[in-house]
Amino acid sequence: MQLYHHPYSLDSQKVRLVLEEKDIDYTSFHVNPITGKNFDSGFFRKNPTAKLPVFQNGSHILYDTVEIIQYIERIAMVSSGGDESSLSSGEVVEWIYKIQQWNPKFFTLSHVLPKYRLTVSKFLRRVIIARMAECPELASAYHLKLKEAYQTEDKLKDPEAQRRSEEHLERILDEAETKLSETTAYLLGGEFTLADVAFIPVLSRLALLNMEEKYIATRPNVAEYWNRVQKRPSYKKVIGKHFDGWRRHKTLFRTWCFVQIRSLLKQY
Ligand SMILES: N[C@@H](CCC(=O)N[C@@H](CS)C(=O)NCC(=O)O)C(=O)O
Repeated sequence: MQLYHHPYSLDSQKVRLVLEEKDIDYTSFHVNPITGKNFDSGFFRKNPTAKLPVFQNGSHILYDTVEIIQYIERIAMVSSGGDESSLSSGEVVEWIYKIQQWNPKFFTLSHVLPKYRLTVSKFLRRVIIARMAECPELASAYHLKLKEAYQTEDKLKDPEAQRRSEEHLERILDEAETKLSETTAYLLGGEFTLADVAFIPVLSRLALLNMEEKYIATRPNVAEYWNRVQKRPSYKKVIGKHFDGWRRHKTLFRTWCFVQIRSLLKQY
């Protein structure tokens, strides 16, 4: 089984958390979306949306995060000899979808300093144009990605869209706060489920954007939960290793240097 993913991708984090929690072996391929590696023709041909993650098992390729995590859950069930009762309940699946509907990309971009955001988006547009010239047969798919990039830039100028994205996030956090006041350790009770897998990367993104005070600390049950889940080995391996404390500066600095140097040298 192969997973194409990146630590920066929130949906990739969800998939990696399940793989770690279920202790499943796989071959990992890093595809950095900030340096435009998702536009390399080898990957783009397989996945013309250029989005992460992509999960492959033989000839079976999955592109949808919810489908991937449920597929992995099923693999784990079969290999442990369990039955269907060990699969996620309807309530868990409902939570996964609820969280999945919030768009982390837009929220993240709207909270990144324009200096960084504009440099990266200009760099990515040039990468797309360069890859298009190398692979004219994929031009229409590359064009769609260019169009998407311009649309995102326009949407970022719309304060209403930003407000809606923040309100959507607040609604999820408020529901989680209520749910956690009724449960013991995790989102849906004493047991760690796929709902936690979907929720943890959201909290981690808020922490990465230095928004813990505003969104997490103001909700005591979510704050307590956040402290608890950061102690899990799966969290440390998938997220903490790249973003906890000083590590985040190292991770982000490396990517920033790559983009700056390539932009200066006009090497896309
Ligand atoms: N179809 C995917 C989309 C996943 C997605 O939006 N991935 C983001 C990272 S978390 C991405 O790859 N963005 C790059 C892009 O939009 O070009 C799903 O819903 O699971």
